[in-house]
Amino acid sequence: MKNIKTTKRLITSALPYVNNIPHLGNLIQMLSADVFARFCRSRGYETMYVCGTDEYGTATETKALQDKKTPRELCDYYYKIHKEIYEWFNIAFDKFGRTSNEECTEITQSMFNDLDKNGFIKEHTSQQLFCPKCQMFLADRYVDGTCPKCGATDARGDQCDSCGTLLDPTQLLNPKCHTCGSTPEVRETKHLYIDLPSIAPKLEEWMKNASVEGKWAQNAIQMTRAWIRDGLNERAITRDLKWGIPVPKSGYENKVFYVWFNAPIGYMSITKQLEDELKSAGKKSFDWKKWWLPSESDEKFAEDDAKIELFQFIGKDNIPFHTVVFPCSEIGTGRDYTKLYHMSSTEFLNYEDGKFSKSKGVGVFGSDAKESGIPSDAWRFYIYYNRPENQDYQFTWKDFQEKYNKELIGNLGNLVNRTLLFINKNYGGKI
Ligand code: B3M
Ligand code: ZN
Repeated sequence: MKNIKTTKRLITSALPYVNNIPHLGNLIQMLSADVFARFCRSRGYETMYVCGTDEYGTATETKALQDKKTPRELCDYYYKIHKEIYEWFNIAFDKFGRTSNEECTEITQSMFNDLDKNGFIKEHTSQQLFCPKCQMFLADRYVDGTCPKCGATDARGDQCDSCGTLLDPTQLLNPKCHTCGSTPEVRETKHLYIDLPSIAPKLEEWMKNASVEGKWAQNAIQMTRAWIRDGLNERAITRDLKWGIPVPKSGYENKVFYVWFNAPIGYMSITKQLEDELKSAGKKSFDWKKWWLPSESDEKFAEDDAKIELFQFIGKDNIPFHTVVFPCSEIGTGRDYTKLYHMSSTEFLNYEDGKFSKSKGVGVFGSDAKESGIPSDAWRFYIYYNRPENQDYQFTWKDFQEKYNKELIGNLGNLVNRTLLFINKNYGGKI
């Protein structure tokens, strides 16, 4: 008989962007969550493991322009590639969805409306570059120009790669619109901000208990404490882009939500995507709120004391979005959304003697792994065995070869083989 636990486990791994092929660094999160989800299922926990592609934002828009595709075409193209690679790695998601759909729009707008109603949305006017030819305000990466600090002529609106200075687009000398090359002009524009300082006391109270109860990774505890200690600022949640979720407020018709406002909501909306797809296929479905907003769901888990624990697997560069900004969005709605229970945030995986870089094509990409002729189980073993828990880890081909031969084949394989032989010989193959 199966041992049915009353605790339910909701598991997520960071949603990869779709402007490129995933590399091993991305796979760590998915693979870690996969191993944990398999463990939970095998122990009789009711488990839901969701992930999917993070499709909005400047990265997608600029890459689409570059590849002469629409953002939608680009996302469709890369979604398929991502999905196939994760299938090859044998990752057993309950759903691998995407954020550019109705489900995400609906939940994002509803959470925004609640935040607004509760007074946590502020409006501020600022100076921003506007391209008269394209008739649009230019997001950071849509402006090129000369760095005011070092004079490099290829600086972008948000940063100069030559000297590393972080910039505001209005600081660039000789600014040009990235799309059409025209000279933009400075105009006033409005943006919406989430009032994190007002939500901070509730966040702090929640964090104190949650981080201990859910045994967050040390790096997550430290970074979150530092953010709270240094004082939270209001954060802009709207952008001047076309590819994104519309902002349901008058005066914001030409703007969309900032990709990081809706990305974590993607975890919820992908669960709803599963619900909707099962329904439209005439299959047995469920209510997504049962997992994410149980107090408002008509459908309950069978047991009265069902408790939902949310386990999130991410890289350390995404910590504050998951432990500060997103929980603040949830708290600010005034509704009882399922909040982070355990944070599993890894350090970085580096490649040979440098960093994995998608833009520079350095590292091992999902497609390389697939074409290497090495079975996916070997990759799974190696990535998991060297998971960068407490410090950065270096991937080298030589180390992979050694660990594969020595640990997987020599130790684990040998142990299993001897055990089976022994059982067959002495116990007729039965224990
Ligand atoms: N797509 C950033 C990244 O891939 C972002 C994660 C979203 S998780 C909600 O590093
Ligand atoms: Zn232009």
